[in-house]
Amino acid sequence: MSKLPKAILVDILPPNTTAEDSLARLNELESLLVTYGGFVIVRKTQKKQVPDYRTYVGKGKVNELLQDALELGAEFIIINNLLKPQQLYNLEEVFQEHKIKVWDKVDLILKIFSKHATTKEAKLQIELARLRHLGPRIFKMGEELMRQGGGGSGGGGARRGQGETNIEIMKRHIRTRERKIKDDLKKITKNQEGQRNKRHDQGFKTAAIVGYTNAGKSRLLQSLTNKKVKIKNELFATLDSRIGKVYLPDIQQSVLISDTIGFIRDLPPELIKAFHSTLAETIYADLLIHVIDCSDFEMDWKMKVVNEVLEKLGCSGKPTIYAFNKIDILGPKRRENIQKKYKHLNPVFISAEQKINLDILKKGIANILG
Ligand SMILES: Nc1nc2c(ncn2[C@@H]2O[C@H](COP(=O)(O)OP(=O)(O)OP(=O)(O)O)[C@@H](O)[C@H]2O)c(=O)[nH]1
Ligand SMILES: [Mg+2]
Repeated sequence: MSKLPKAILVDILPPNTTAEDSLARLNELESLLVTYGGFVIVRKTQKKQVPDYRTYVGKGKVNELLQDALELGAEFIIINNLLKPQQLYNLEEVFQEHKIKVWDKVDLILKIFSKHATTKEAKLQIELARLRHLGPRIFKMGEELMRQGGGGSGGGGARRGQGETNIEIMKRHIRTRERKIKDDLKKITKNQEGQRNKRHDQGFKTAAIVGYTNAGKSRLLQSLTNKKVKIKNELFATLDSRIGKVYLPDIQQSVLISDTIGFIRDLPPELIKAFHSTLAETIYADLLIHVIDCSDFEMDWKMKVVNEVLEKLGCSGKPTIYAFNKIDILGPKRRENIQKKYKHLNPVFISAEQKINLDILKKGIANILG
């Protein structure tokens, strides 16, 4: 048996969700947990139009979950959704005393981010995202304490007053910290802006690699530009942005290629906003290279998710090359099907790992940037 922390995954889905989608959602949550360093012991799915507003799963299910967790020695309950502060508070009331943590998907993503962050910029952005994620929960906790303190007779009023003061102190602390992080990030952004302007003045055009997490973006940057970057078979290996240079013989010019954080579905807008500075290279790029892992049977919805995030970033109008990656592990039949299905996107079929068709990709970049 694995020594890694054990977790129970929980997902509530509308009744019309297909079995495939339901499986895909939990598979993704499991990949996140494995990336974090955990181990799934049970997956629980419930079909319901809307989750319970007090405890996410219904009351009966909470007890069932607790029994399972105690019997199997689970250390985590991970909810495949964004928990409302009220729901988290109520669930923690049940699980905390058994030393079982309750996390939602964003908690898990933020934990992975914290583990993978190396640059000051990434660390600041993660702290900002964490504050924004935790803020409402802390306020909720304060409200509950205040309510409990103020309910009874004798001394309740004083406790209530203390509770209010504590919330005020906490709110002020969070606001001050947020302001400081934003100021620090502004300095970094300014510096990057200066570098971007300099590159622009030198006549360099830029292409930004974008795509779902684990599609092979960093491998492509390395194969195109020889820039050494972190490449790993895990989610969110990259959290900062890297730039390399590639010479395009067709236009006898070098262009800059950037690689950045990958996208994932259900990313809350605050998290995208917190990473604004890292995503700046994408936002200001002249061209996007959308990398897709076409060996992945879930490529369709992942492409959609990437396009949705790009839209939120205001990038959807940019010229885009679709690079269908990992063709080295693609059977001929599947390739034929994909070719037919995505003809309208005019994709380039590549293998970033085996350096297949990178010359065709370079020609495509030259055509647009030349
Ligand atoms: N077979 C095959 N594997 C590839 C190819 N390109 C990348 N990979 C593998 O896919 C995994 C992810 O590659 P990365 O380049 O780290 O992916 P990424 O898109 O940068 O991922 P994140 O930074 O985590 O979002 C690694 O195990 C790579 O070795 C390819 O062309 N073929
Ligand atoms: Mg990467």
